[in-house]
Formats: sequence, structure tokens, C-alpha cells
Amino acid sequence: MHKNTKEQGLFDLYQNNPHEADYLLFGRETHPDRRGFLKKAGLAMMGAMVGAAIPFHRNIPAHFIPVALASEDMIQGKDGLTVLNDRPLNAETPPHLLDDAITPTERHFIRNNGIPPENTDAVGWELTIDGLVDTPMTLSIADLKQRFEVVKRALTLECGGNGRAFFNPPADGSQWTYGAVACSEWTGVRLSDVLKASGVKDNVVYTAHVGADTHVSGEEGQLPLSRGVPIEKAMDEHNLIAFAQNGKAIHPMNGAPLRLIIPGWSGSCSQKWLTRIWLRDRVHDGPKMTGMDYRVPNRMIAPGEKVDEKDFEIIHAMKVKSLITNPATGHKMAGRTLEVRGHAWAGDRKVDSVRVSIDFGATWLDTKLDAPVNAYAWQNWRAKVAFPKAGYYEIWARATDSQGVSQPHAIVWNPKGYLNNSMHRVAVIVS
Ligand SMILES: Nc1nc2c(c(=O)[nH]1)N[C@H]1C(S)=C(S)[C@@H](COP(=O)(O)O)O[C@H]1N2
Ligand SMILES: [Mo]
Repeated sequence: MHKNTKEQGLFDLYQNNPHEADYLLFGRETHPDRRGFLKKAGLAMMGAMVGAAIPFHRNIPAHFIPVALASEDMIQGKDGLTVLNDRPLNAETPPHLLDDAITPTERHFIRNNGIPPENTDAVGWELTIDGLVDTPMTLSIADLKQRFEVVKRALTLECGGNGRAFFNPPADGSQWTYGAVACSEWTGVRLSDVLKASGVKDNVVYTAHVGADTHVSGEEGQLPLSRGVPIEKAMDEHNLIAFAQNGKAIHPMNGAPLRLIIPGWSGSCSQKWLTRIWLRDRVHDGPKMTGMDYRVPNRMIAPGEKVDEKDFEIIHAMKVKSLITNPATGHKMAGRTLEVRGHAWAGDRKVDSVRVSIDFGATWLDTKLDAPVNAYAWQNWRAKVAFPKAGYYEIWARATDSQGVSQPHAIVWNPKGYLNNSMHRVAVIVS
């Protein structure tokens, strides 16, 4: 890890006192909806740190610090991630680094909507189950392990905005390309067991999830994100309240010491730093549940079309999708054959087949597709591909789910850029 002292200074500044850091750089105008200008002193400091003048500094939103300062080696315990934003921190994994059947913790993407809690000690952590239940409960992690069966599962987690970078017209938000997806092995207890123990009342329709992270504005009591799922989905036995990731403590950026994993659905349902599950008799309306957040138009629209908010619906399951993890795009090869491989997943469904093409979709080749190691784990696939002669090729991968639905060639456009499951393409040069 090579941090220069100036970078260290800025990160320490934000780490120790975000209010003070924002004040130093941006002045007092840091209301979340209003853009404060970078103050002169702040601009000088940032310019010195990035090593150049910043021509468009007036456009830098309050709370943002240059991505150039947030190289991946700033995140301890992560390896090779591409940082998209650093406050809140968002980092994805290049596809070729997702080659493992089970994603190592170092390669698991990070999607934060706010500032992670400083204290992520497992000892003393408490989870409250309340709202419309017969027996509200507050449980330690030791209680969870003692009272409920502990299970271990590989579970696919994909951000609802994965692939947003490819929308045209562009969609606001973190510009995820391919790598906001992972399949780590999670250990925990079944959410359904815990909910049953609390005695869910008949009139419950939705869960509401609360975590210990704080809003970037620094405003007390304001949550960055609180989402939920319909009670039917919550009671699915595959959801976990997890306390371990790949056999070790959960990475602090992936929600240590306790998080939900609601596999198959938009990653946003899987609350990190979990402190409370509140059972409600209506659709949860916490931050990032309403408006256009994690919602898509309920009908087909033209790219760029304006849609009334009332015509949006909440994203549930993710769609059938695949990723090519070998070769990396741009691969130059001397021989004529190559093992192409990757993963595929399909929300609440299974993947039936994955096929690849090296002739821009004119013909397709079957791949050998493994069954998932357990329900909701991604499925690994591979194929030996022979290239007829030297030149530029694209490898395309296309998965089809158990209901016969395949990945599209082009994106179904929506205003916030969710659910992009179009085919992954990688370039190969055969010499
Ligand atoms: N408390 C909390 N939980 C959260 C988030 C968050 O910002 N705060 N982000 C959600 C989103 S949008 C996604 S895609 C996943 C990402 O999980 P990861 O960062 O472990 O990859 O966490 C979800 N859980
Ligand atoms: Mo997400």
C-alpha cells in the first residue's frame, strides 16, 4: 500500500470528522440538495493533491473528493477493484478478476449509499425485530447462532444498477459496467427462522431493513438507504442474516458484522450493517424505496422518455445474465483455441443454457453449464472455442433462464439505468 501523505491527510480528515472535512473544502453550503462551491482553500488543497489544476472545479458537487485520490489500494482487504466514487464509496470488480467459482472477499464489489459505521464489532452488535410481531426481539450475534440453525451458502448478489454505464441517454448514478456482481459464500441463519420466532402477524405485507450507516450529509437520524421486501419473499428459506463471508468475518465494506442476503433480488434489498427489521402492514417507504429509486416504468418506453412517478414499480428479481471471466477483453492469443468461461445467474430462476458466439451472433456454440452449488448460487460455464484464422473477434455470451427468457442484445432503457442484462462482449485478437 503506497499512500502519499497528502492523500492520507484528506482521507484521515474525512475519516475522523466528515463535517469538518466538508467545511474545510466546501464551506457551510453543504445541504444535500444544494451544491456548495469548493472554497478557494479547498480547491488549492485538491489541486495540490491531484497534481494539476481542475478546470471544471465549479461543477464538483459538495462532499465529492477526486476519484484520482481513491485508488483501489486505499481500500484495505480489497484487491483490483475499480473505484467509481469514493464518498460514498462504490467500487466494482473487472470481469476477469471474477473468474473464481466463489468470489473471494477481496474481489467482492462495494456499493455504499452512505458512510459505513465506524464500529463494526461483532461483540455488542444487536439486531431488533419489531413492528407487527407477537414477540419483538433484540438479539446479539451469539443469540442468533445459538437459537437458530447456522447454514452456509454461495449466494449471488448483483446491484440493481449493474450495467448502468451502457445506457444511452445516460442514466444518473454510479457508472457500473459489469462488475457489481459477486457470489461469495455466506454463513448465517435463515431470515425466515428468525421471523417465525418473532411471530409475524397476519396483516404484515412488507419488511423494512435498517442499517447502521449514516447519511453523507452528516445529518443525524437520516438513513442513506432503508429498503424492504414483500413478506412472501422475506419468508423464503434462502434468505440469510449473515455474519460470515467466505468463512471469515464479513468485510467492513460488505456490511460487517451482520447483514441480510436476499439472493436473486436487487442487491439493495440486502441491508448491510443490519440493526433492525421492522415488519409493516404496507409497502415500506424508507429512503431509496420511492420515486425513481430502484423502480422502473411499468411499461415499455422509448429511450429518454419522461415517465410519471406513479407509473414506476419496485424492482424485484434480477434478470437472466452472464459474465465472461476468461479471457479478459483485449486478450491477444498466439494459438487458435481458447477456453472461454464465466458465470450465469437468473434472479429467482435457474439458468438453463449459456451459448457463446464469435461471429457477432450469426452462430452460437453450446457451453458446458454446471448446476448451481446450491439454490441462488451463480452457475459456472465453459467452452473450448476455436478461431478459424488470425484477426479481431468478439466473444458474446448469452444465457437463457428456466422459463426460456434469454439476454437481449440491447438494453431496455429506463430513467435510472437499472436491470441492464444485455450480453457481455469481450474482444480477442488472434495473431
Ligand atoms: N446499510 C446499507 N445496506 C446496503 C447498502 C447501503 O448503502 N447501506 N447498499 C445496498 C446496495 S444498493 C447493494 S447493491 C448491496 C451491495 O453489497 P456489497 O457492498 O456488499 O457488495 O448492498 C445493499 N445494502
Ligand atoms: Mo445496488
